[in-house]
Amino acid sequence: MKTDVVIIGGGPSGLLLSQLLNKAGVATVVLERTSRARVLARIRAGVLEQGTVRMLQEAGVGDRMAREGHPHEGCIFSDDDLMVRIDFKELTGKTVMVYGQTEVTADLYAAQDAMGATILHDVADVVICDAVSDAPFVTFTHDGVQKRVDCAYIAGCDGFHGVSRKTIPDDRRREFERVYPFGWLGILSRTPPAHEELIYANSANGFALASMRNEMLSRYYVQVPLTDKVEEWSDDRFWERLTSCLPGDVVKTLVTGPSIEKSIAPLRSFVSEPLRWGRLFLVGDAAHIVPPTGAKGLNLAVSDVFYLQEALIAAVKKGDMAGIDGYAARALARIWKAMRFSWSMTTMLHHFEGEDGFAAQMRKATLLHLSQSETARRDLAENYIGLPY
Ligand code: RFL
Ligand code: PHB
Repeated sequence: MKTDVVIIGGGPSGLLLSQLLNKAGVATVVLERTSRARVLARIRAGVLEQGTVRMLQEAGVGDRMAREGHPHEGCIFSDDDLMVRIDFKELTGKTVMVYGQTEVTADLYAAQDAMGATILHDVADVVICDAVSDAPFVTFTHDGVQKRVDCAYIAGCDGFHGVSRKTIPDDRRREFERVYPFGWLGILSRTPPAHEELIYANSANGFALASMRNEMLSRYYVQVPLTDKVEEWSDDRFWERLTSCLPGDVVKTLVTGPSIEKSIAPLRSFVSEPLRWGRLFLVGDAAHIVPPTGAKGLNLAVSDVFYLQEALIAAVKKGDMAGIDGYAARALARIWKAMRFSWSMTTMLHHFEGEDGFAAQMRKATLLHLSQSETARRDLAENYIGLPY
């Protein structure tokens, strides 16, 4: 096989990149380790920045999102019973869209199918060869047969556990990491959301987030120690913890019900540099992870895709290499700012085991300041709705 760009990973970043490249007449082959059903079963992101919405529209996959997604003009930060509203619309003129990653991925698969794009599922043993040469290629096993695809460029969109990042030699890679001593236990339930907007809750019992997918589908998270197992959290125990974290007025009308999904995700901040190795480019979670507190992971993957698709189209179609040479610096500038925001949101809202009374007072003071200062709210809103690109 031969193509312009081999894309490793058929998650949101790989699919969006493939969609935009194909639309521009650049040929791709997407190699995905698992089945389509497994990719679509991952319950993850829920909040899309306006830039992400624009990119999905430009890719021709915005119609269902426009019909079924929910634009949000603000969100709530709470500290016990204090509720601080961040009015994105008033402070920045912009909104965010609540539309699940599962739906984004389903829309991208449908569009790729309609376009006749090549997506190979259940591939194994992916090896990136000769990335630092003018003739790179990728080998893999598919349907029990060893195969090879030659290409001009390779996009590593294979997430945190993929092979792309590890293709860059250890001694040429620099990793920056902060692992937090807690995770998020998340549930999905067929119940109306606790509130019309998302609530990020600080409380004496730790952090909780009340989010949603639609009028009858809620997504909730509570902070848990990394040692906790999902089996230790019955639904009753989950609701009890959640209600102990949310403001009293919200709890009064909270509707509980059986969970239809329950999982624990560890929290980390991680960046691997460089993003480019010869003709290999890292995109999305393959290169960086943010704790979910700032709702930035998927959005950051999309801004990486924006820079890379522009660069690859110019290189393949016009032989213009400026974007290729500038990709890493452009993407990293935005990545580090989102890292800072996600880290500060995480620190501002979580209880760190073994912390002293001072740390709790700092969180309380930050939230009080947020409630009293429009400047503080505007800064938060500007970062939450997404920095420009
Ligand atoms: P993905 O989604 O991990 O997809 C990578 C794909 O590559 C495949 N793969 C391979 N394929 C071939 N060969 C190999 N060797 C391979 N190894 C792996 C995998 O099977 C997979 O299909 O990365 P991508 O595309 O970069 O997308 C990143 C996003 O998924 C991620 O950043 C977000 O989900 C993060 N995130 C959130 N982001 C937001 O913007 N807003 C949110 O509200 C938000 N909430 C969240 C989140 C992530 C969470 N978890 C569970 C980590 C909430 C949670 C709980
Ligand atoms: C979600 O709905 O899954 C969600 C929303 C906001 C976040 C993280 C996750 O910050």
